[in-house]
Amino acid sequence: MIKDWTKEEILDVYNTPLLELIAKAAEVHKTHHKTGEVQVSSLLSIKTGGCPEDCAYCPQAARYNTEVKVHKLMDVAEVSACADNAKAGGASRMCLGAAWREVRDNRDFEKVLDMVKTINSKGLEVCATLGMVTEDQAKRLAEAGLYAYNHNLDTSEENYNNIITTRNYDDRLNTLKNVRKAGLTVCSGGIIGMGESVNDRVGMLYTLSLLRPQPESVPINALVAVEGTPMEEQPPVPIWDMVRMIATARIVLPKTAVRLSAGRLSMSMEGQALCFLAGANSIFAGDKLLTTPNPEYNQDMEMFNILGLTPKKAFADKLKEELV
Ligand code: SAM
Ligand code: DTB
Ligand code: SF4
Repeated sequence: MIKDWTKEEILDVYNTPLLELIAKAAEVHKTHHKTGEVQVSSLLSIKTGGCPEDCAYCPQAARYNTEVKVHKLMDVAEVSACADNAKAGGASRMCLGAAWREVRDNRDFEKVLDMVKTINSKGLEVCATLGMVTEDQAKRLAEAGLYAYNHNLDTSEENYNNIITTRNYDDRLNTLKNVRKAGLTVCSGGIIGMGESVNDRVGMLYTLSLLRPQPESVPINALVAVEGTPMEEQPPVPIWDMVRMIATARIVLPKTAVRLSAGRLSMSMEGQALCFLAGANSIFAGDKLLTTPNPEYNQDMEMFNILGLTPKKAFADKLKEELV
């Protein structure tokens, strides 16, 4: 049985002296995961920019003046070629991202279902992040072969309205519920470095830790401060905060894949090594996230060699039953 954490307990974990916290998290990691194995996911922006939402961190929101160029939904053949490249590069999962508020039941959705089928048939786990979905849409994605759905809580319930006003926390939780009901695996995490308090970081982990089953995957993003967004002046988040956040996530979500997500380009190899030691066991690889740069693939493989990490194979048994 997974423990029901209180916010106070999670705060105590977060505030543990750093080296002790890393050691504790490493212990939990060893108990529940193959240490040294890291899931490598490739990201592809299938529809870029022009989004109606007002997420303060996001370069794809239409209302901010960023350098992102709007691009309509990609063609299935193009996406298929990208999947071949990702597979050849060693990725076991491919995540498709669309700058949509929500999925609509139209031809674009049919096209996305086709993309999912095509990538799935190549033996890659397919993940999608398309905004809000209904239970019916989630079911159709599952039938097409989708493995996971990414939908981030991003921050605490209390802080949500300071970051996004065009939807609320319950909308987010509701989509996560729909995704679960459709039998998909859940990927949900958030961002640090947006000016949130430690209580907000803890609050987000608290909500994620209480989901039953707990999410199979939790991405922890360090804000990529993009010019033209309201967050452009945010100072870079200290690596120590990232390590603390990952270690705390590892402890309160023992069986989950914790993903060291956006922001790695500004982290040293030593910093990332501490994140892996603290329980991170998943990354996005490839020189682009959705619209911002990410380390070169070869650079990451060199890091894996130095640290003795190996990429995880696709389709490990679903952990869902154990996450209850
Ligand atoms: N539009 C969909 C949605 O919001 O759910 C899917 C795509 S959206 C870009 C996916 C996630 O990317 C966001 O929830 C956020 O956590 C992350 N993200 C976006 N911009 C970011 C940034 N500048 N730095 C770090 N993470 C970011
Ligand atoms: C997640 O948590 N991080 C990824 C993925 N899920 C979709 C996205 C990061 C985006 C960073 C900003 C950009 O490249 O546009
Ligand atoms: Fe749109 Fe998603 Fe960016 Fe928000 S995070 S503006 S919903 S693309």
